[in-house]
Amino acid sequence: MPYDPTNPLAARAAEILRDNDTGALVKAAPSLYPHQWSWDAALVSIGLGHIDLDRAIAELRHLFRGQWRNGLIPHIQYDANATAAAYFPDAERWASRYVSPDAPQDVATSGIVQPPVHAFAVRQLIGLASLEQGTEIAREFFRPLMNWHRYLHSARDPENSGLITIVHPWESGMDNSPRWDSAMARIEVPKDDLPPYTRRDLAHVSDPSQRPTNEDYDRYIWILEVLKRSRYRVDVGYDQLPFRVKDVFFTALLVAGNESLMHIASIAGADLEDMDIIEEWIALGRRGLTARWDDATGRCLDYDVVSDTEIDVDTIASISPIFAGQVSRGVRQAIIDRWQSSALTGHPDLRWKLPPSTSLDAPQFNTTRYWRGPVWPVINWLTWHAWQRNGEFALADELREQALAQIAASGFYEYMNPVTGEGMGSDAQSWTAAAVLDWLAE
Ligand code: 9WN
Repeated sequence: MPYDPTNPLAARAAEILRDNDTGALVKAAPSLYPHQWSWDAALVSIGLGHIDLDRAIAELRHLFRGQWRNGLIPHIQYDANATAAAYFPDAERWASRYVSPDAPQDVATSGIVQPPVHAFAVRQLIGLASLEQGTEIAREFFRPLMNWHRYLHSARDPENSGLITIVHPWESGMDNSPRWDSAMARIEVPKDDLPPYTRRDLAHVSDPSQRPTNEDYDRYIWILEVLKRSRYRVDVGYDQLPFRVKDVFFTALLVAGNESLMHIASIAGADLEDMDIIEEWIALGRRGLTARWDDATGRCLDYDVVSDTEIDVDTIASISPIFAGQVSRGVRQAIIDRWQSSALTGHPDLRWKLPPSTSLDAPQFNTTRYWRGPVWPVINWLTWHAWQRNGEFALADELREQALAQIAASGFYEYMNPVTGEGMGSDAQSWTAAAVLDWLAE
């Protein structure tokens, strides 16, 4: 169904995207995130595609201006017109264009990545375009996407395991998830070697307890320093990096991204050699995820490369293989059981039947803090697509209906308290608006 401006929810979603649009980029959120974020921009482009396809393509084009020579898509591309005080870490703290010959010189970017949902976004836009425009989109974005995925499969998987290593919790997109607690606890921050800084995020939320702690922040900024000192050459300094985790959620999204890339390749008329490479990446990623699947508990678990241990925490990431699709019958059933159990959507205390970021019964669960319990509309949205791709239409429909009801009741927040339903983090979050437009177009 095309965008219907007489539907108040759709009209408000479109208004949010218009208001957050600087003319050059859509800010991830009006004041808390005043720049272009990588996975936000990709997902926002899908929402934009329902109201203005050309604007959606321009958003992706802007994002790819920030792509590095080695293929890396930085997690933030800074708005040149925003003040340095708008967000910390600012572009100067990353200093990527001064320390890395791979970084673009004319655009200010961070030096780390975020989950690879970009090929998926391009594929969705092709689906909204005419045959002719769809071919143009595929031709424009195929090579940059190929370079991006190649970077991830090489620099971020020196073990050739199929599993992608993140080197900073921000790379996961689920920044302060308890999945990273043990790996973070090990990191000693040398206080006299950490350049001073002022947090900017706390000024933009109603309650600081919704955001990560100061101890978390010191570690975030320290890892940034270490990466900067290695000139963001993860492939060279890999063994010395303090945080190295094989992230199953990131990996599953890359498998899905490679499937989208295969589709884009065929429309763009890519070489068979490229298609063979993509096929290998898909198979490798699936093998990696299979290796991280724990049959006894029916969960997929991350792996800490530094300590050589499995990360045993109950979060939404435990169902990661469903995002990659094509799971065996047994795994699919285990994931559905988990989804419906009290670990995820079946807990009696939930305000809506929507998955908390961390399970309510996990010892780390927290109703208000960021990724440690709250429900995230963006995760609902990605999971909805995953259920659809896996042919689980009843689960998809119920999820969409609950997620839309939650936003209609709570507002277009970044995340919601799973028990009370209260909206938290940023209001008027761009990807929440994009999700609504995509759901309503269904
Ligand atoms: C750091 C923009 C981003 C999202 C992340 C979310 C949050 C940033 C922050 O906001 O992270 O990248 O300052 O907390 O965790 O997923 O992309 O919406």
